[in-house]
Amino acid sequence: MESATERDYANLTESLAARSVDVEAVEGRLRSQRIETPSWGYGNSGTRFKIFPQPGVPRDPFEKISDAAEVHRLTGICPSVAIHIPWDRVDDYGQLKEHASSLGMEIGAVNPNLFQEKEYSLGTVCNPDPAVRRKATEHIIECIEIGGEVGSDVLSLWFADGTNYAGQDSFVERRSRMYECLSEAYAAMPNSMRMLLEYKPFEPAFYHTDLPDWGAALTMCQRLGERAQVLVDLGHHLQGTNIEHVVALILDEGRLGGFHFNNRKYADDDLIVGSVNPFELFLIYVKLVEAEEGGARIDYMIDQAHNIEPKMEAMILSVMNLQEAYAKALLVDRGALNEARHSGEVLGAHRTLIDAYSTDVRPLCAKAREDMGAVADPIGAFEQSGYAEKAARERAEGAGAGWN
Ligand code: LRH
Ligand code: MN
Repeated sequence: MESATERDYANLTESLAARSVDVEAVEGRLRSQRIETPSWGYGNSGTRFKIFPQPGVPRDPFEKISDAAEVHRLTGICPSVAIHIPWDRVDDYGQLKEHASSLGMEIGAVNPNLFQEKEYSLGTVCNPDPAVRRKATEHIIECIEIGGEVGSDVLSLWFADGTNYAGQDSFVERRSRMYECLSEAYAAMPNSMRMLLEYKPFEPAFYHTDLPDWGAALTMCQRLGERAQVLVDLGHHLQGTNIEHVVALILDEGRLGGFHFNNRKYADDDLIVGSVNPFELFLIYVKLVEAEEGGARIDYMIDQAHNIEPKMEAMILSVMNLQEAYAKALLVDRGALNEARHSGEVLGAHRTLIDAYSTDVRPLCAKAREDMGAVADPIGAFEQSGYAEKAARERAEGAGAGWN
């Protein structure tokens, strides 16, 4: 007796074939999708008002990687986990790498923490005090070395640097201080490593931020060198910003290095990707599908804070939302789209996107997961696995890890 999922899949592939979609090619790309999860997404997090600790939260980087491996087991496309230093500092990084590979995992982007040291109130690499700039540059170089020990070729940089009052410091002097420190770091990277620069318009600085937008990040990358690329965090745009246009511009400059996927309604809310504006995520993926065909290497990472929701389900749902956004983008009839565009058919072009976006691709994503040895219903399987209960029992002693 054909199961509901099998029937849904059969109906979907039949209707896609009727739309002359190459279903096998789409499934092949779905199986090659890769999403990196953040170690800090498994730990406790919150806002300045409260951090609500949750039972079963990992207590150290080893347990964070174990949780990431469980998300990979269920979704099939998350074989790497990004780390943040010192949140994930250990005595033996070789041991951490070994632990990861024993679970079929790799350690991905290494993120220096340049926002929690007491010396950083006036900035890090932009700080007027050369001793503080030295400290920040040393930490970046330490993370380059850690990258070597864990087998990572991605250095992911975000700077909280900025000012809170007009006149507080010189924009251009701060930018040249940043360039001086980053060019030293760039020179310290092995040729196999890329430096990703993440911009953000405000918070924690509230008058100006030294890397506020894609233009500031792109021009800094162009000054530094080929292996410096821009990282787009979806939560780091002022209201009304057309993010898919920003992505297209950075791609056109050949400098799109990666993403921090999440979603926001107001500011840098770090909510589950696709949970507020799934259409925007789809439109971004339409750009990425084209870029991938051009051979661009782009690192797709999640960067979220699960303040009240169960962290494992949140991460699993995030990956599923990214699989569905990618699947819908792969269904766009690009021939019809370009034809409509070139003949000025305004709504014709728009409707080719709507046709793809309105397709329920969940049976296709479920099948792709099964074909990779993962599961059709990851959330259901996670709930039935008893993983959360087991983690809560085993991790009852000691405090859950967090932003400290
Ligand atoms: C800054 C940011 C950055 C991380 C941090 C956890 O808002 O997006 O990418 O270092 O969140
Ligand atoms: Mn980020």
